[in-house]
Amino acid sequence: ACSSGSGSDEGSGDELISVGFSQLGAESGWRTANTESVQASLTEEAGFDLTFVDAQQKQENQIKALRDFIAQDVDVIAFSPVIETGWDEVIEEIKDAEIPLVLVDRTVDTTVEDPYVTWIGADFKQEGITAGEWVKENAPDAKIFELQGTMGSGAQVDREEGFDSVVGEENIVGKASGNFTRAEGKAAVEAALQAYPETNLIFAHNDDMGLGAIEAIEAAGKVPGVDIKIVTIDGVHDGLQALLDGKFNYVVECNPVFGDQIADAIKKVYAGEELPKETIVVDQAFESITQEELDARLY
Ligand code: GZL
Repeated sequence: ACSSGSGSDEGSGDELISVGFSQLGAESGWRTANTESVQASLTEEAGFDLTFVDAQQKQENQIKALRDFIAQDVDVIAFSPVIETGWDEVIEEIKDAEIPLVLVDRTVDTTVEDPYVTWIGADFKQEGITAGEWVKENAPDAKIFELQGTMGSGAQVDREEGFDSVVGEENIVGKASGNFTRAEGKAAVEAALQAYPETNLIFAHNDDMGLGAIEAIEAAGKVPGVDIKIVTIDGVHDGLQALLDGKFNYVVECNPVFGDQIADAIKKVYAGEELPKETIVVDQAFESITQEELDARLY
């Protein structure tokens, strides 16, 4: 599949690397920042012919996009899987087509031997542990409601495992999924405040659901960040603005701006160079932030 370049550049030496990228959706500020970073890095000037497809958070749309990339015989396929399972068949087809696969962001749980060349993303379990350690330190007696991301996604599974392992299940009064979106996060918290009125801390698997929680808490006549503390993961602009406004109490960053690392990995894959099996995108965490720091951030 590493053809000698698309027709127009045949033999001109400045061949473009054709890349099929299946993005899972546009569900959150994190995702749109990640998409912007990928599209800003995989440009024609940088040597790429990018086909970018958004799956609106539907696995069947991603599988269709991956099959289209095989039919197009692209040089490299990259994708961020919406959930961990259900990819065995299409990953086998990509292997049979001898198209190298680069996994981005979310993880897969597959029985396929050697399914991808490399994975670039964040350490989701560590993010959950970091959030849990802050809660244990700063709100040890909290009655916690856990607002889960898309059920079965690597980010939800691992963040939950990390967080719960630190705070202890006995301190978690209830859990529900907000599917990583603001609207579904708000709806889940409206229901949670009815079902678990003792809740005084919400751990949201991403900022966008935490922003939905703020709306639900205020609608219930309570003060977010005070009556009900909020701990989130991502560190997108709106999330850090909520931290500055005192409505979030702790934000663990999950950096979405790694399009340059994806571009670098794809060039190495195309050149047949050795690559590490995984590259962890570095995160930090915020208990507070100044307006200057917020204004200076990339996303
Ligand atoms: C994390 C990424 C998650 C973000 C959410 O790397 O997969 O998906 O935390 C996004 O905002 O929906």
